[in-house]
Amino acid sequence: MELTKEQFIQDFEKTLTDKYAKPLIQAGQQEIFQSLADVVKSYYAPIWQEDLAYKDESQKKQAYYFSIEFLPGQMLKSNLLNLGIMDTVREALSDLNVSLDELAEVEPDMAIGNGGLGRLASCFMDSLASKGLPGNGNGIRYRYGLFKQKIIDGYQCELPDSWLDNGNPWEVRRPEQAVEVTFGGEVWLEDDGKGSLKPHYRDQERVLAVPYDNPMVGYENSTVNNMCLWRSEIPEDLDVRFQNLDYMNQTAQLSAELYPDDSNYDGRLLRLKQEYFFVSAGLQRILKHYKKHIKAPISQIHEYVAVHINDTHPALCVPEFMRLLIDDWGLAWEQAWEITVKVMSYTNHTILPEAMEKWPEDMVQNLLPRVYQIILEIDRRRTKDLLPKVGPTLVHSTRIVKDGQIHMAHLSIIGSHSTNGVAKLHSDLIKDVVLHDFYTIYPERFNNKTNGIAERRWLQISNEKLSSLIDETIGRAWRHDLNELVLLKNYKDNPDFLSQLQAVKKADKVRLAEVIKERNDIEVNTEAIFDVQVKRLHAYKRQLLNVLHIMKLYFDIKDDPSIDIYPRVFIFGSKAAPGYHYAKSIIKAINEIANLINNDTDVAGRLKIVFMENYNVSLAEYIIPAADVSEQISLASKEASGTSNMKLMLNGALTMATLDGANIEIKDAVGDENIFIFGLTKDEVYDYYARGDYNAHDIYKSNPVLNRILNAFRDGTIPNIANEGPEIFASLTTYNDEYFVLRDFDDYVRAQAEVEALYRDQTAWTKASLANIANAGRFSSDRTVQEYADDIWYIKANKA
Ligand code: B1H
Repeated sequence: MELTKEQFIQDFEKTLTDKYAKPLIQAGQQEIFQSLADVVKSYYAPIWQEDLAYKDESQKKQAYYFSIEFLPGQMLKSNLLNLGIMDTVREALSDLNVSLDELAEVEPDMAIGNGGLGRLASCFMDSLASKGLPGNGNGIRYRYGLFKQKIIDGYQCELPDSWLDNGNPWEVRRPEQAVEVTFGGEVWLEDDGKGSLKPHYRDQERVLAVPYDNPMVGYENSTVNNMCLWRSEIPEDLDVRFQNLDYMNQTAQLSAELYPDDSNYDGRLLRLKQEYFFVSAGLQRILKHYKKHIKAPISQIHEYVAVHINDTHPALCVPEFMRLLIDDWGLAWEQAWEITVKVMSYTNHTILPEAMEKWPEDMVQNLLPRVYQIILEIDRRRTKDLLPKVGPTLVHSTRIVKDGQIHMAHLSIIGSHSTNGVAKLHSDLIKDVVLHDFYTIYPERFNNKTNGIAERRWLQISNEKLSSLIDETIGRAWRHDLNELVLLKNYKDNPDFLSQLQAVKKADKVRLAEVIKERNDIEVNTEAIFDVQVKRLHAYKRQLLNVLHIMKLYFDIKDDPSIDIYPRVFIFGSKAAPGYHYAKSIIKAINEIANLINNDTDVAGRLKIVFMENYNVSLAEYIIPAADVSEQISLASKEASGTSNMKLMLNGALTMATLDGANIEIKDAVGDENIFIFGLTKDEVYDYYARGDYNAHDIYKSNPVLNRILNAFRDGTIPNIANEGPEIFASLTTYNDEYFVLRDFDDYVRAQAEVEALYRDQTAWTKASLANIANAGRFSSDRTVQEYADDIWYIKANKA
């Protein structure tokens, strides 16, 4: 949009006065931020309104991304950037002696997600809008987001994330569009006199779902999509005298808390309620909109609506859509089913068995009696149809309901026309191993959509210095099409450019060093290699392997204090699920090892370990630009894709990688000489499983380096881990090292030595760093969402 500084200042000062009856000099940061947000809102609101009207008039097909998590982070800069007014506003504020960067920090992170899955959903929201694609989000407006992590005595403590205390300036509450969601009670079917059976209900628990619309502003285009988040409330006409306190609490609790788990599943009734709550509310709103605005009969809804099931948490979309079509719209079963399968599509994000969602049948029956009937009927009809075609073995292995459980992945695959994985290797594993029987029955449904990241947040906003350097070098076209970054390859032998690239990295490291000093009170050497592992803490991600390597370097120094080791700063950022005891023990160990090494005079500053508290989107925006090395060291086959690997690559870090998830595609993109690969391959891992002959204890016994490091965990060498040390030791030895940490250790050490050697040649390193940036184009989520749009949702860009 067009905006002059003068106009902005006028708008801003007026808003501040209207809102707080104060002049700028008397206003606090919170007041200034809220006023600025209101001004920005006033800029996009007309575009939003127009786009909504356009979508209705054009009758364009729209996609709805149902996700139980979103992880947008702060939105101020994103909105300014996408409206094309970042520079104007920054300069105007600076004329008023206000720093945009400081002001932006006032906004709490919108952290209603756990990790990669939620952040992916938000990258998709940004990319859909930025590509002008009509794609909306649907989720839950949790009162408390992901817990705030505080490290006390090295331990993770969890504090509530009360992010809504000062309101969310971007959202719009739309009480007129509230819908009701019901739970429990009894259901029975009666003939409606016209030959069909209609459900009747008794004693149901009623909950009001109120939508909050959050604008998703597209990058320099006139698209504003919607992320709808639902809040649970008590229906106004509910006679509370007949309700017990428990009921009132439960209703409020429905949208109170994000389930703070990642890649791990643990059944809870409240979680199942949450899943049904946002699924039912979202689908009801879509159908109401259809009735009001779309001029086609309901039988054509698949030409106007695509619903995406982001992992299995929204899998109840399938039976709920059936219920609405049959019970409310009067469709016959066969027709409803055909439409449902065309409307729905599903992404699988993990093949870890403990994360495959299953619900006990009786729980679903009690909580959702009508939906349960429909699930049974879907399963019954499918079994009957398929039995003669594929035989009992395949039918049984792919049943939705078996052994007293409802298999949500099965429901999602059967009830949709598309199932995709999130990186090539992961999609292959789905087809070949984990969901192979489904692939045999429905081969045409399976496909791959390699994840991506929104370059606006992960480069333009978080790394303005690198962005400007790129502008100066190849122009601005990359800001609309990340593939343009390949043009940077022409500068790989240009010494001026390479030294500018080094200078940018240095400046980003200095910026991070200041944050580390302020938050951790640790001085780090900005000439050192910044080695970064940021992601949720999970055994399969193998933060422990990184730790064992650090201990090796430490012992090398202890044995020979004059040894020539290139200085390194190891930076960790990681939250553990509150109930994941082992992950929390690893956090404690990292912090105690940090204390030990950081304060050892022999080390003389050559190694520094920094565990940064409360890793979140905003902290990532500081850490990622400053990274030299990106640690992507999960056991091959376990990390479905990973996305921090892409963010770090885009910012010029070199990847230390196993051949897992999207690392493989990163390797293909940058070439073997610009990445460090180590460790078992997926096939080697599977061979071990097949043979069953992995013996970690043998490695512990026979490898003297590892022997010494592992003993340090239980002999007091690493202080203050009397409980955690032996636990970690036992996991790697007695319990046979589930994720092959010991097996991959030697090769990891070898690859780490290569890192050090290459870093000593700054020109060679910088060229490799450039190769990573220049080849990052294909990891833009703009590419990913376009593939979803073309191959799965069949939606077209606005005005196209
Ligand atoms: C991913 C999850 C996940 N996969 C269950 N699965 C959850 C599973 O609260 N729960 O119950 C929460 C999250 N998250 C991640 O998705 C993968 O591990 C990453 O490899 C991948 O990059 C990311 C996005 O596709």
